[in-house]
Amino acid sequence: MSTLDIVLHGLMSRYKERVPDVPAIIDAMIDEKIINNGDEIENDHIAFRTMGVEHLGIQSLEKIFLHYGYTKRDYYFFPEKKLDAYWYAPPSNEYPRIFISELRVKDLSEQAQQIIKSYTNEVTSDPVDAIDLDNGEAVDKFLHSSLWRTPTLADFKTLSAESEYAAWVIYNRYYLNHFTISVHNLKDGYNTVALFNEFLKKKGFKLNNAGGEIKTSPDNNLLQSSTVARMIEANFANNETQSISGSYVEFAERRVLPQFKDLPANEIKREHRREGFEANNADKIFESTYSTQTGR
Ligand code: OOG
Ligand code: NI
Repeated sequence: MSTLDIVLHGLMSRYKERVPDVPAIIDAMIDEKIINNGDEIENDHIAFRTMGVEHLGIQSLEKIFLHYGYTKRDYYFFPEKKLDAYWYAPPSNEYPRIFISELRVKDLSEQAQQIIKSYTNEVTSDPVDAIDLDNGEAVDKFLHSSLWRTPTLADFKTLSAESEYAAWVIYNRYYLNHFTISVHNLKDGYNTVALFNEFLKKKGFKLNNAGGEIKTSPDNNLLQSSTVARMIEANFANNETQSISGSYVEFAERRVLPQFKDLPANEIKREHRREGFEANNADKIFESTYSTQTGR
């Protein structure tokens, strides 16, 4: 296993434990004979959320993946949610793309900024600089350990009222936000987001319906959908507990680009399909952890 394999494996194993929909969807796919038991699922991309403050944020977390050969690609801006994001292309096609977003903390109210900084100020230098990136176990440990003290429920609630993204990151940190099942290479009957959504709903999974269940790019070549995040029992400071949003699962269909439409199906590879992301799709997918969706 390469170092990148170790890191991705560690992320996925925590994620599967935290998000019961992941094993449940895989089991449902086996049940429906969409895949065989033990088959790899094509992972379109994984996503992280970060705090845009000194020593942290995209510029810190991205160092890990740049070190493993990922390439930084397009920038996206979400004015209403006060977020910036980039996507990263993998070193080779068997690895997922990565989407990293960051909260524009300086755009929040004075009170929210103060709460966030009371935690993130515990980080006084870029923590990624202190780890040996060639040591997969060290990176895995870093991604799943806390950089700041356990938040109080009161702070979590105050942040939530202004930015549900801020509250999510204060508690969930670098836990994987989602992985994404590529549907376009699945068998007929399940190889579009529209068909796959029908299958998911038949099996009882709840889909994010912000802006409609299917998020479609203006070129019609990137279609996405996602489950609504499951609630997790969170342990706050002073032994307070509360059920809060954890992570979710996404589904993506990347259509073959017009210039490759005549290629025989068995010659179609990743490079022949729509690349990148789409700000308007993403804007609605973020809401998979928002109470407007989890409270439905
Ligand atoms: C990321 C939402 C955006 C996509 O594929 O466009 C996204 C998040 O919820 O952190 O995943
Ligand atoms: Ni995504």
